[in-house]
Amino acid sequence: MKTIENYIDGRFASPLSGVYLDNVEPATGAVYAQIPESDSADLERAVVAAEQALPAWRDTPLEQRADILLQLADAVAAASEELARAEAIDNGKPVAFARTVDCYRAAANIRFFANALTQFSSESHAMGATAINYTLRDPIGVVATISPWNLPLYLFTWKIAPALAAGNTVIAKPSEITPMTAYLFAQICQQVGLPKGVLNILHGRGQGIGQAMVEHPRIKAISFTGGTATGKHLAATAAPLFKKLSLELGGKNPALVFADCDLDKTVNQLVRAAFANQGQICLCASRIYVQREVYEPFKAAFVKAVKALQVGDPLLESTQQGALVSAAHRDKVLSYIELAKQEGGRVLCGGQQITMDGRCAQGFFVEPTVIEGLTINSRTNQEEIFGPVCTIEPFNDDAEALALANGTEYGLAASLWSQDVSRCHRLAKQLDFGIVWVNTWLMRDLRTPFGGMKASGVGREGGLEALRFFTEPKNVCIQYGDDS
Ligand code: TXE
Repeated sequence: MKTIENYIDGRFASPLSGVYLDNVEPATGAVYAQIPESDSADLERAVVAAEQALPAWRDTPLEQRADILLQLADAVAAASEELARAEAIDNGKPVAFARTVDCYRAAANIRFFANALTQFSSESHAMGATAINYTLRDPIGVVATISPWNLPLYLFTWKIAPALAAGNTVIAKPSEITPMTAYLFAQICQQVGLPKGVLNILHGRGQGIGQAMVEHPRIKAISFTGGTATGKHLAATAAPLFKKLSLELGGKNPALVFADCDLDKTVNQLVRAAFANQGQICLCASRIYVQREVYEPFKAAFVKAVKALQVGDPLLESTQQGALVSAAHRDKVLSYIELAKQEGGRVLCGGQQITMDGRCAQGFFVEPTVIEGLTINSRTNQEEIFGPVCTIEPFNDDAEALALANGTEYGLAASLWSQDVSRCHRLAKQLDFGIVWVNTWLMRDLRTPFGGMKASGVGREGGLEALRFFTEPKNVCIQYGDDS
């Protein structure tokens, strides 16, 4: 049995209460590690460590700060085999996906922000011959990041990298469901010599240590990725405390497939878009709308490709679909499939829990599932399922496609599949989504803003947006002479 520890002031630490939680391997259903159930006493130690580390980190020359972060990125890349295996065990995702997406992008995130911090410039505004304004962008101070279980290492680094790059010290909480790679990351920070107290990692439940972090008066900003209901609660807690808040929440993302698309490419890409990471990515396409002329051939090819997906042990290189992250999440996904049937949906493939042989007999596996025959107002098409389930429906024209796509409370990521460049530009402008992909999915340029509209979040992360979020702007206005 492995024991995960908190990372405070550059050292590993047991929770002061001595209480630990079970950590389950989703592919086997077995408890394989213990994680600290941290509380406000642990938090206080971490806040003090972060406060003490702040002046030196904030004032470290930019090139030096960038250098340390680049070393961290290199060390993550060098450890990516170990990290990918750990992520597959901890999360249930296929090891190949963990390697090429989570680990690769974790190193890329840190490298990007290490480089970006030396390029970040502040504004200056001249007022003719009268005065000049310039804006200082100082780090906020001690900030907190709270990340989810679906892309554990990737989203953990996505938040801490800009926070550290901007000169803040950080208290980070990974999801209690997938704590392992954050623990390994702490070991890497120690090896690399990240100054103590600059990054502190606390483990435990959202309603315990997570809530304490959001309420802590000396933590000035919170960057959160997770469920929309949790985000709503966080916003209500943080608003009266006047904290800076960035919320990356859920999605119910549409893919609009037009008759003039490259059908084979679109089928392949949308199988990936709907089922990557067992559908547990906030960006996954969960509603596929297909122009009526090509609906039947698209549906036939899509369902055939989904049925061919290899569900299996996450540790096998050949596995394309692993386990869902927890028994509770599996049950939630299965309950939505039942709901879809009650709402009149027809299951075209999948729909069942899978009992595997051997090592994975008690794991949390669900067949990749495609459902048709549901209206836009059905709960299945309105609520985030966050699993290997997508719906497919025909549409007649651009106007109907647009109304369907925009017809939920979410607005994270839409995709368009068409060779008509004018239509793509026109619809991209009219879609109420923070991200629109055209003939691609999950392609990311880290310089671009990332995030959603409507119930998908508040604020944007990525690139300069993230560095701006983690700084406090201060305008200095200097008059050239006196008024007389
Ligand atoms: O996420 P939570 P859950 C969606 C998805 C999923 C649903 C619930 O639909 O089924 O959310 O998942 C911490 N104060 N997404 O319950 O609870 C928690 O410990 C402070 C979408 O697992 O939102 C974890 O670290 N922190 C999503 C993080 O919040 C709190 C990714 C996310 O957990 C807290 C995950 C509190 N009161 C789920 N309560 C995406 N957008 O990518 C919880 N946390």
